[in-house]
Amino acid sequence: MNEPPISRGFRARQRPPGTRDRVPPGQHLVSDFPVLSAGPTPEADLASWRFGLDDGASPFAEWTWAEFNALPQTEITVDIHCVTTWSKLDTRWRGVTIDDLLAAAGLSEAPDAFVMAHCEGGYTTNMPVADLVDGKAMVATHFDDEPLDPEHGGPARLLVPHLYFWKSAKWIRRLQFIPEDQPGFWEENGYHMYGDPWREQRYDGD
Ligand SMILES: Nc1nc2c(c(=O)[nH]1)N[C@H]1C(S)=C(S)[C@@H](COP(=O)(O)O)O[C@H]1N2
Ligand SMILES: [Mo]
Repeated sequence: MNEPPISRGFRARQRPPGTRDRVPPGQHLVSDFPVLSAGPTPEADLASWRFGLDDGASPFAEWTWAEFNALPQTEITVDIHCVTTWSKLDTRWRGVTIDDLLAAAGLSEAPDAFVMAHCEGGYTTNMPVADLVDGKAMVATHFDDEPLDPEHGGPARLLVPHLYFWKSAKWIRRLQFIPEDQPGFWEENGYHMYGDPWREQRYDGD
């Protein structure tokens, strides 16, 4: 006896209504939170942890973990997009915006037009300062009201949600201001210098 046919409509992958226009080209939605790391997860030592802003020579400001946590906190809910094609909607983060970091460092504006983010473990990634300021980015310490998981970059990671997620450097320790754009780790390995998911800037030349 034949099984009754299964309606295609029933089996089709469904997106929550109203989210279609939030998924960039070539991306699909996930509800879990994949971990993508080029190396091992470093062990956090909050006693020696420091986060700083510098220009490669002079440090403009440096915060201990306690000092960093005394800075103004901002909460944001944003969509994130990984170049490996997963996107996750409505992720909720808390941290210190780059605007508030600059203000706390006594800088009315960034000293250079580009940034290299440096992480514990040696990972680096580059972006224009314009993509970090005016509320666009933060150094996040919390996800869903919980301290950020070590796998996801805890104790603190950069969050630049409007660019592919490789720009959101985990275990961040320093933002270095640079006068000209320079490639970071993945950018040196063929990834796009800018990485706009809406323009599918995955690889160099896209
Ligand atoms: N320090 C560091 N930051 C990193 C990475 C890494 O390997 N090391 N991977 C990047 C990539 S490719 C992605 S997609 C995201 C993954 O973040 P998640 O593991 O929290 O999903 O972190 C980015 N930040
Ligand atoms: Mo990624």
